[in-house]
Amino acid sequence: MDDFLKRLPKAELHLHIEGTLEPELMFSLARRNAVTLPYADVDEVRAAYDFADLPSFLELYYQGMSVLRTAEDFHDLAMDYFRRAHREGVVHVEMHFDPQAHLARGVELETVMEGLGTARREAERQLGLSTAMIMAFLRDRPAQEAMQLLERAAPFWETLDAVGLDSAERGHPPSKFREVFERARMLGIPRVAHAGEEGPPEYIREALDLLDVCRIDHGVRCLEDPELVERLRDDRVVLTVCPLSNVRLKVVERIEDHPLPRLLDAGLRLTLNSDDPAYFGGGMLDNFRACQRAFDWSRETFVQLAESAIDAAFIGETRRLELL
Ligand code: ES4
Ligand code: ZN
Repeated sequence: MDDFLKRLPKAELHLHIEGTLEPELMFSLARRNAVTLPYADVDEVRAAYDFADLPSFLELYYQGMSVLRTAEDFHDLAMDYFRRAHREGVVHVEMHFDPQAHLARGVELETVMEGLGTARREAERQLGLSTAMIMAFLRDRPAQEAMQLLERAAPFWETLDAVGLDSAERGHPPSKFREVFERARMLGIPRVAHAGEEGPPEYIREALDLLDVCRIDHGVRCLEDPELVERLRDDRVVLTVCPLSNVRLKVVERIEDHPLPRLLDAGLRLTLNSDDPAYFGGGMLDNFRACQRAFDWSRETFVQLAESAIDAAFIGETRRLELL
């Protein structure tokens, strides 16, 4: 089974590229850029990854990315991850990235796009890995700032496969970003949003009704609202679920308690993803393995999950047929 899970062609639809920063690379980039980290060594970094909730993780996530300064840094970050993912049988990666977190530190959007763009072309050429870009808006910052980012990204609109919505969910409903997402829609840019991770089912409804998203990132709290579950099933909305992330951020207590089996039973379209693999204890293969151990699913179930991901990916039909 383990070999089967490794060989299964996996598409990753929910990944934050800044969340792939392993402590080793964090230290080497800190040295390269003369950035001081509040840790003595990589063991201290890993020991600090004991999160109470989403906000307590985000604090370390934003601190960790302070070592990313140049286009080369973003290239090295992404290429490091693409190589690891490729070794785990990942064939396609859609990466969220957080420009506002970088702009706030004086790192230009052009720098981020140049570094990630170079890595994407290299991954395609060297590994045969396809990739997509999801520019995320930070929901705990003003909507006006998100709108400014979208306008500032004009030279890259063609490069964006989608826009997304991430960071601290509670108290920041999708409705706050209605105009920004309407502008993206007018520009023909597809939309996704994190909802129902820590936030209530109502945020999932808002993401569908007000932001017109085609996928919900996480969405696990939909089960608290049976009518919403029915709607998600009927409209074939994809939920990008991140099992190990949900355990580490205490959305669920243990993997055995994860709602994944109930979500499957409800007939929802699901995909398995790693979210922030460097912070949550593993990549795609680890997430698949954790589900295998906890739920003892059949090969057919894993094939179904992997096919849903390829089905819902932002790729051309030629590539999709190649992967299916
Ligand atoms: C995130 Cl797990 C999660 N949730 C929301 N925003 C994020 N950014 C990075 N990881
Ligand atoms: Zn996420």
